[in-house]
Amino acid sequence: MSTATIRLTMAQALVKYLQVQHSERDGHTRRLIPAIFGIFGHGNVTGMGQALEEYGADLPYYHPCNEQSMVHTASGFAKAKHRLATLACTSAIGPGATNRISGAATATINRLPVLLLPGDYYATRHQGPVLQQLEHPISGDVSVNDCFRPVSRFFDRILRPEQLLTALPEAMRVLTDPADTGAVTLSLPQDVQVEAWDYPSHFFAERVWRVERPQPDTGRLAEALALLKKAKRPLIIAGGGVHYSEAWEELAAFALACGIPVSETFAGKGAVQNAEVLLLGGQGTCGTPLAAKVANQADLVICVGTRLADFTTGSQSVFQHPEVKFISINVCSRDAHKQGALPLKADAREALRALRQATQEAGIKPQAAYLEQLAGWQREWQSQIEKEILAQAPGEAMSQGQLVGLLNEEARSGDVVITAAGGLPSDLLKMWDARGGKECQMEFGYSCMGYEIPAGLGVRLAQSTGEVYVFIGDGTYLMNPTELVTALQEGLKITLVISDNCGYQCIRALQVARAGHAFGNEFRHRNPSTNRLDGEYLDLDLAANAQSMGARVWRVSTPEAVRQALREARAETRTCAIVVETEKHRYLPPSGVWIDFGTAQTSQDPLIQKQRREYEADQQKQRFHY
Ligand SMILES: Cc1ncc(C[n+]2csc(CCOP(=O)(O)OP(=O)(O)O)c2C)c(N)n1
Ligand SMILES: [Mg+2]
Repeated sequence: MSTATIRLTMAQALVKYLQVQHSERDGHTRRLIPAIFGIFGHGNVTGMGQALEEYGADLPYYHPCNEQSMVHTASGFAKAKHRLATLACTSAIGPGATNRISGAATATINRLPVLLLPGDYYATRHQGPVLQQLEHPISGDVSVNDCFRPVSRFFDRILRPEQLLTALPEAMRVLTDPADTGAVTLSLPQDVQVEAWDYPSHFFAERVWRVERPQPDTGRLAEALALLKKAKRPLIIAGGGVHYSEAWEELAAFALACGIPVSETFAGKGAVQNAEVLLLGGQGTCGTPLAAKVANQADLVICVGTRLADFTTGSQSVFQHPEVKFISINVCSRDAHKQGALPLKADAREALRALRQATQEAGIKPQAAYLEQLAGWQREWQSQIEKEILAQAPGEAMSQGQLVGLLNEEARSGDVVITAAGGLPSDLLKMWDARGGKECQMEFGYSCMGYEIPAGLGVRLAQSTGEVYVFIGDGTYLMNPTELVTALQEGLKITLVISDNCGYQCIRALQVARAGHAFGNEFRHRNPSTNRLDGEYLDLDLAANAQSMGARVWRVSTPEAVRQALREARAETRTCAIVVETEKHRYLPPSGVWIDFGTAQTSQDPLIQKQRREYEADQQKQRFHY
């Protein structure tokens, strides 16, 4: 091995290293980290900033408006790339660093790779407390960046320049490991960033990280086959792992060969593209009543790439068959073992392929009577959509359901719709038909308000064709609209569709159902007679706000105007924002799946007392699967 060295600062070495890392899967290779987002301040401007300026020719730098946003952009990008590539993010120390904790949590919970490079206090310490330093009373080596530890899948503090030799390969390994991936944080003390060291030249040789496809254990496959042979009412729940593994065709082939209906989780939306598969729609509390009914009676549930969060299992209330069994296909051992499932710890594509082969050899065939019954239920749900969701209620503004229906109709193959918090993810889970390549990316692992616009930028960076629709509520827009500036600055076209219903209406609905009364969830003036926020509704002009940042805007309130605006926006090259007035308190029909949101155990209010009794009765539906 060559003994040649190259003298670089730690930050310069980091920037040089990132530019030669690649990922490879199925024979296709690409840059693992093709760009960096950053906000400079003291703590990274003289280190990372200088390094990028001098050595970053192949690591284009983007300027976001907010540190949390840049992490969401990296997540959106990584998701669109099916976790085969991501972005790096640099920030100053102190608030610049901690602003990204929510971004890191969003990435880690959704199992999305992002590389975070926050500045940190001086390793040498003698400068005294530097600006933005937390002086921890008993731990001299704790900084605010330690907050990244619980939300990162790998964390290291680079106290010596040569530490990069071990920290960076480990960071890349975690980013490209399907089971371990999430936020990777390398905390960079600002003095060490500018410190020079003689790095071995071969450290900067091109490197390819294989994203592996772990194979299922043959013994486990045989056990899974035995369960499949016995099943009378099987169901597949498709999660985000189907997308990450690009297992769409194998999922459809297995479902069709065995005659198993498929429902989808938030992250799994769009996993079924094949029109012949019996698709039940979204699974769980926010899903379709159809998927709920099938899950309720299923005797075998095959979970593919899902974490089985409470919204999917209805807080463990949805699976009611007394003998229900689970098979769980997952790269992550922890997920594969949930629900007391038979664990198939493997890549989704590989496991589904192996299962199909095994079931074909065993002669397992679709059960016509079961499928016919479900097809009948499916028709009932379709007619409920037409009658109860898409129809205009007299004397009301458009409903959010109608708006989802309109966008779904106008969307084309190759378009992507992004949503994360508020009533929209729930409505899209229930209604959005992602078949025909109308992709729907829902972040509902952390359901982080403010994810949507920056993630839209990430998707746009990942794909130059198709429309990128950022579908958000007014509350979510107000929490984080400023990445519109970055969109305009970079000519990254996204189209915001904003459902303007004067507040946090999904939370209000939950509140009224489980805590009796509306309180603190709408955009209303203080009412002098109650001293509460239940006065007149605020008159906010969100379109003017978006326009002020350079977006082309529309203010619309009828289905025809929405359709027209969507068509004009498609023809536009600039970032667009369509603000749609929607009915405040009109919701989609429920799935019938309970979820555990506790009502107060004691209250003077008879309404709360009644809701508590209902809650306690509903809790009896919970069943625990070990
Ligand atoms: C950062 C963050 N804060 C708070 C919440 C809790 N929360 C979930 S949805 C929601 C309201 C969203 O309002 P809006 O976007 O207007 O959607 P709507 O409920 O009206 O459909 C809130 C406060 C969250 N998910 N994320
Ligand atoms: Mg709202």
